[in-house]
Amino acid sequence: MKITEVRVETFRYTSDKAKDIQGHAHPADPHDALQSLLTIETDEGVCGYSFGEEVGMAQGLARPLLLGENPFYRERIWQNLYQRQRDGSTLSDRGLDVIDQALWDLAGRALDQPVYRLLGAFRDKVPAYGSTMCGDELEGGLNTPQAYADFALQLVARGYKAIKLHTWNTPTPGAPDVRSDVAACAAVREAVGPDITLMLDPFHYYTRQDALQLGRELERLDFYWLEEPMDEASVSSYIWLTEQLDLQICGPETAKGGLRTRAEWMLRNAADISRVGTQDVGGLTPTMKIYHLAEAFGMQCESHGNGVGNLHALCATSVAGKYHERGLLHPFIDYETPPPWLNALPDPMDDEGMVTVPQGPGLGLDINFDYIRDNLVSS
Ligand code: LLH
Ligand code: MG
Repeated sequence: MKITEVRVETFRYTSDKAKDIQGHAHPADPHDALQSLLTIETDEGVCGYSFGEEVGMAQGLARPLLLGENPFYRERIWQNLYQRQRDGSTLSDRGLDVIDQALWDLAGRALDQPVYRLLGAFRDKVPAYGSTMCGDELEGGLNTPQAYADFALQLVARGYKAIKLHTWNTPTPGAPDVRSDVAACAAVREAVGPDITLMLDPFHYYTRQDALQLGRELERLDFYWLEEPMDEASVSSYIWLTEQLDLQICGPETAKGGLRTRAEWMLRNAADISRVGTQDVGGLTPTMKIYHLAEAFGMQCESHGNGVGNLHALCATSVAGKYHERGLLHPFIDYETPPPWLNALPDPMDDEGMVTVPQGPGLGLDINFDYIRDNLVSS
């Protein structure tokens, strides 16, 4: 089998979210936005698909390398593309992820198997945690500790057995502030009681002392983990923090360097729980290596982000990964309706807080091709 074409179709949809200056998503008035579908075609008629906002650039760089290749040679393709990221290349990890996932999708479609079974399935469903958006100033949104508590109760009623708070970041006046973070965490613990698992992802640039103070308060509130409270470029700061707290530190999430960075963090005990998202490390191919690395160190490794590739990877791990991150959730956002380019949610959750991985071939996305073609902006 040979790759004959690599196409990007960009289409318009109405979005109800917008990003702030730190890149965090918040509810917004409905507005036009763009999404792209990457299609990898072959001489045998089978195709692979994946979605992403940064696909255009990646396709331009990757296309010459992909044309004529056997799509089953994912490792060779990944290594070649990875080496092109050196020295100011515009091939981002997110772009590489979209290409890698389309290749996995293609393999699954060719063999008529869902990706997690190609990887070697361990389970068909995983527990989810409800991951909130960051704090805001919206009346009825996530603007006070009480608002977090009220929303947490809604999430528990929906079936979540675990909840992760993203609290206030720099664009919000008065943020960052350890006391506000603790107040939100305390209000949520008080509301949901002792049996719901809670995690926190606060402002990402606290000092060591602020992060330590926050961690000690979370220990008191029986939180399960604290994630990215400091700049992840400073591994020493994370070693310092992890040594002093019983609370589990989870990371790295945004630190560059994929597999190798996580190996360094594991070796140096910079966190108790490792972390991986396909979008952070350049695909499903390196994600599985990181899960296996964590397993070798006897470490838990938690999945970052709600992407369908993350769910397949998680269902092919045994001890390493525990939760699917479902979100980002907010009182104003309807998470249970699929985006218009999909006919079904990729991560449907039952009343017990369990998410079942899509069972269709490949990544199992039920793509609404009519919607995409009707709203095309460029191809
Ligand atoms: O607001 C956001 O977009 C989140 O904080 C985002 O970075 C999220 O992916 C995250 O950190 N999850 O843990
Ligand atoms: Mg995070």
